[in-house]
Amino acid sequence: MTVGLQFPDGFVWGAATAAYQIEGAARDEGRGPSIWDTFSRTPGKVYAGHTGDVACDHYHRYPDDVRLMADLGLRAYRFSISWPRVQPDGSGPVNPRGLDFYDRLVDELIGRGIDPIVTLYHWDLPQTLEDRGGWTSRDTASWFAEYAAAAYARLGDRVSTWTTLNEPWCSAYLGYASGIHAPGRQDPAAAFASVHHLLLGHGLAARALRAAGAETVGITLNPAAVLPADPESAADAEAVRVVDGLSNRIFLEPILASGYPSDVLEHMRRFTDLAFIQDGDEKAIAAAIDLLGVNYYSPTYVAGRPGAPGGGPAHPGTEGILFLPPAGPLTEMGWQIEPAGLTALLERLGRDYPTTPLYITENGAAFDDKPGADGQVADANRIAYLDGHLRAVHTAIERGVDVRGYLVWSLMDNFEWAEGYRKRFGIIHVDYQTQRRTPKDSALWYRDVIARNGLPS
Ligand code: GBH
Repeated sequence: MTVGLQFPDGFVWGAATAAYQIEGAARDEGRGPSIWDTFSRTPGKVYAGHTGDVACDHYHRYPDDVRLMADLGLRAYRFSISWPRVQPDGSGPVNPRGLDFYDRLVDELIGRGIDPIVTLYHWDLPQTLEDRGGWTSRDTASWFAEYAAAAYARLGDRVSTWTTLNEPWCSAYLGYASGIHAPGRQDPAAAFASVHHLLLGHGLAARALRAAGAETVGITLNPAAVLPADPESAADAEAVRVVDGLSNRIFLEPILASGYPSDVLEHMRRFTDLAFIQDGDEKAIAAAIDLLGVNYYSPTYVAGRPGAPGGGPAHPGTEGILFLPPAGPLTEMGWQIEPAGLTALLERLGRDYPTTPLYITENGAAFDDKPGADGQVADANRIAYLDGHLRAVHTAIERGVDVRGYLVWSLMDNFEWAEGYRKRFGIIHVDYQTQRRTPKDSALWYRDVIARNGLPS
């Protein structure tokens, strides 16, 4: 038997998306190509050759989509701005027609009482910048800050919450080390240079936003909930330290404390001379921020095992560490369902960074859901996933962690990166043939959660 739970007054309930995953309109109004246009056209990179050319056609259907958000009672909507719409070549002249779209979207949201939360970079780097080295190049950090200022100049009078990057872990390690994401490079040294330039870009952009008058500035990470296979084992605790350093402290400490931890610097030095770290960089990266966005899907269990292969190319230098295969109930992505991992992660962040308010900027699950004969989508598995994770958030709040909001991933089914359209994370179903939207049972359930600011018993 479960009990009803109340969330704090003013808790922010919402949903999240990202530009390349939903907008389509890949060539409209002067948008330049991004690394995901290139990558999705490269044979073998994305399931069945899917691309974001049309996606959910949100670019043309945004008024209907905002109406659906309002029907669910969303208080906030997290979306990303496409850098190559704003600057088709990544730097230099701004394309006002690209910003017009976000201008209209923001007005539509505000008109329906939904607070816009902007992500400036959700992985769609202008291809021109990749051609000049992408995130391995220091210039990209400065160009990112220029782009941030241009977006703020147009929307800052109405948007109060600005986040710089979404999950730089993915941009760096999946983009430049494992290559399963754009731009598809496989070079650990390039990945570490990218980590640094992403962090520097974040710091420079955060400072530019603040100087321009932004009220609330932050960043979204996907901190790994790294847990030991055996809590009693010293070898497993050591494995946790290494993976936590490589996945979490490498981002958290420069952003929220004062620079890279020495063990992380040592780890990186096995692949690079670190010449990309210049005087003053760590100070720039530590620009003050007002919130940390946390994306959580699944925990990572590790064990210290001599001879173990490590976590693969996305985890450079983790030989001797066993990454346990996901166990127990899994989502359609093959990811382990474990809400307790979220509580543990939030408690850790609350303990180590007690003055930074946290928002869950993504949490959700892919399941193989289809409309039934009645046209409805009965996704009890997703309701159970969301219910369990909201209880996990509530537990962390009860234990004193400052969690201010929860944004479900995702508002609607969309382009799931290397998985194409075959994985569905939405609480709204999208029929890609007709672009018909159908709120799933989970959407109707979420509407009730929002209305009562809590969970039913
Ligand atoms: C988020 O990425 C993205 O922000 C969002 O755009 C995306 O649609 C959503 O999640 C769903 O995927 O990779 O096998 O080592 C989440 C990416 C998923 C990266 C879990 C780390 C760990 C398992 N993260 N992953 S694995």
